[in-house]
Amino acid sequence: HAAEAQRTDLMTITRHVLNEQGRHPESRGDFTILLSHIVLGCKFVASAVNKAGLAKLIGLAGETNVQGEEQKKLDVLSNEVFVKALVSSGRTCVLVSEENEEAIFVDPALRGKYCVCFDPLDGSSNIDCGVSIGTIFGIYMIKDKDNVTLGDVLQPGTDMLAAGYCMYGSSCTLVLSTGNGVNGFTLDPSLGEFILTHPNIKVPKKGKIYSVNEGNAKNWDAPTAKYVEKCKFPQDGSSPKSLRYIGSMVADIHRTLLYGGIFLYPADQKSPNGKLRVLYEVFPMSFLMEQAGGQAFTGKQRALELAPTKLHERSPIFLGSYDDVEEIKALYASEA
Ligand code: AHM
Ligand code: MG
Repeated sequence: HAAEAQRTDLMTITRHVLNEQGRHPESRGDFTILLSHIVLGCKFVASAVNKAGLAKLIGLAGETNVQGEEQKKLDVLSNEVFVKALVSSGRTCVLVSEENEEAIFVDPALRGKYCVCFDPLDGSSNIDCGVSIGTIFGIYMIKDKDNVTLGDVLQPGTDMLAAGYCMYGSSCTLVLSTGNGVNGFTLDPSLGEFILTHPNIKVPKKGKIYSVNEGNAKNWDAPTAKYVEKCKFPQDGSSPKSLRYIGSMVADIHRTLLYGGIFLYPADQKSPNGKLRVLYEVFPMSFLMEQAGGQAFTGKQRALELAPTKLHERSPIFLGSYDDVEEIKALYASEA
């Protein structure tokens, strides 16, 4: 269709965020600029992920290619891309990345008011076999511009301003919440633009899927074990749930948001705090799930109310459809 080929009235992510900011004139475009730098990082990584298999042709990670440059591993490369994109936005002051032991304090000349916690390329075990991976990010505001401290990123998740992820999958999808619901955008590779394709995502109230690494079952605590048993052998006449587990948090959460159900990374005897990291995995995903009408629970409390004391702190996490999380909350409450 000629008419379709000429459609430029699409809702791009920039246009969407500018519209949303109409409600907050005081932010004067700073957030839009920050987000456009995050989007640039996502596009760069999407393009690198698409070519990942080809890296073999030009040399393995750690080796040098014909130009004499060292091939970077995709996760190392993605981290560099996001750090540069965020710093050069001129809108950030503290960055926390899964790939960096310490927080990065942006040079005062380039400082802005936002803090960003991110996992540049999550789902590392899936990189080399072409399965979906993603970037996760959470955004905060600094408290005092003249006195930037670690306390600016060690805030409870309830203080988060915005969160999102980008999934590098069969298509490249960016899901974002600025605290006013959740919206999904798909990258149109021919335009290089993220287009609003999933407006106002709401997670189904109850789902038919559970998602967990069952290989850890022998080390689970009683409420988790009981919950998974109920998924498989329901006693109330309902049908058993289906199991789906990709092992990439972004992909498992994306499916949960769209289809409903529950994702669990519980504590176990070997990892009493679970595996997933509070600042750049648990918080952003919990924020999105709540904004979509679902819940996120740690086994003890609402996940967003955690008050982290360390940058790379971990927490058990149960998140997804409202009713499904209610069930696991009841099991933990009866245990206590
Ligand atoms: P990573 O940061 O090393 O990639 O680990 C995080 C990933 C998540 O994407 C995923 O939910 C989880 O690890 C899967 O862990 P497991 O392989 O133990 O099931
Ligand atoms: Mg990770």
